[in-house]
Amino acid sequence: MIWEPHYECMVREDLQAIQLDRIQTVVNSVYEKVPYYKKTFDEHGIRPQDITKLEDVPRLPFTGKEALIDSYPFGLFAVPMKQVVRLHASSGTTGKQKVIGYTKRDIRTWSTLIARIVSMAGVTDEDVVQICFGYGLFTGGFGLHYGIEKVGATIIPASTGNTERQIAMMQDFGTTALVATPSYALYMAEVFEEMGIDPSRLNVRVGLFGGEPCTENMKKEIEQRWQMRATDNYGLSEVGGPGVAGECECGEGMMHINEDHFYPEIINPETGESLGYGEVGELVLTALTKEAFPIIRYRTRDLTMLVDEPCKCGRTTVRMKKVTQRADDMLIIRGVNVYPAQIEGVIMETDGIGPHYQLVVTKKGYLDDLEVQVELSGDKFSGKFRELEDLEKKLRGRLQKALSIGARVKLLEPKSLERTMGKAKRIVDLRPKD
Ligand code: DLL
Repeated sequence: MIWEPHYECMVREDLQAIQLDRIQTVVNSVYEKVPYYKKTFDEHGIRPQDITKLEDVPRLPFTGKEALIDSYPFGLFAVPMKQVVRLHASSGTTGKQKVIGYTKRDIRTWSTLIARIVSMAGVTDEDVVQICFGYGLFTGGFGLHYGIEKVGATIIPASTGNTERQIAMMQDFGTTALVATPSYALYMAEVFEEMGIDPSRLNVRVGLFGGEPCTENMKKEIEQRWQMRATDNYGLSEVGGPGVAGECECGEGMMHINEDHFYPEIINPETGESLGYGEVGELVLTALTKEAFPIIRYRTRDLTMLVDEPCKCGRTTVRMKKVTQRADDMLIIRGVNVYPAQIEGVIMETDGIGPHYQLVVTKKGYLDDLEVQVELSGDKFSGKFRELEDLEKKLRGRLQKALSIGARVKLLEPKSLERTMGKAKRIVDLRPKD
């Protein structure tokens, strides 16, 4: 089912007219209400009235994650707090988070966008949907929740963790659709197999996966082990959360972008130059309808390609290819964004270790595993086993607090990590790319 055919199947020219009108409105609004945008527009010598056609959009300056971190917590909000009804947050490069606000209208729009995506995946009011995303500050849980409620399906707000219980609920409540990260879905499969449950005894027929890359191989594996159809959906906190794009029933590894609410561009991540349809580059998004947290030309750092070939489903919106790579060093570990700089911060604050460290990411079964390998700093250390144990425990605790995920810690002898002449190789990502 197409949730809003009027918008999702628009004639291109009509859609572009809406995009232009909305871009002009939002650019005017941020120039007036958010000092950061006034300053950067002025610095680039561009005024809101200069945007007279969509081709003018690349004249606007980009917004990077630093803008959100520097304005922590509410510096980029365009409405008074009285109008903000919800806050969500996502990790930043340092201890500071990127905080996003929503007005009542933003929440309504968000639910509609999710209703579109959920319908694209084939979920209806007949379904029982188990949401296995975190609800705490992450945009995934509540984001999907209200859109699915709008569609009229029965929701089980299961959140994450306690996997055996999740599977028991699935059996007892007759879950037909699963919302999770793809890696959690694979982990769940491992658990129900260990419990001796055959997937045919579960009713789950479709999965809505997002929050992290899902390679074609991972998708196939999920489909086979769960005996379900797996779909992908994409979004990021900075533009509101999930709801940017979703995969329709035609599959093909591409996702329709909700273009009447997000204006997508592809750029060369090195030069910032605009690229065309069919070219791989960094996705840049402008949120066209957000009141509390409008954002202009946000550099997502996600690498993808836009495809404007017509889709068999009848939707006319542009599609984006699956995201499997990023243009920066952000890692996604079990769906959680982790910046090496956060880890470095913790290491530098802990006596007796550093500054040399390496992050080794692997798959343990189907789950991402992060090992922080760090050298002891020679001078401060007696070498007593007990002392090492305490240090390791302390570091593990601090990392858990800073990253909100567990990481293993390996303390190394001084000078044991390889030194390089150029950039230090901090990340060793051994996860299969496909
Ligand atoms: O992950 C929002 C979301 C929640 C999307 C639930 C879909 C489902 P953040 O925590 O801010 O927001 O992380 C955003 O995650 O820039 C991508 O690098 C990555 N990401 C999100 N969805 C996908 C996907 C949410 N379908 C960052 N495929 C983004 C690949 C994804 N990467």
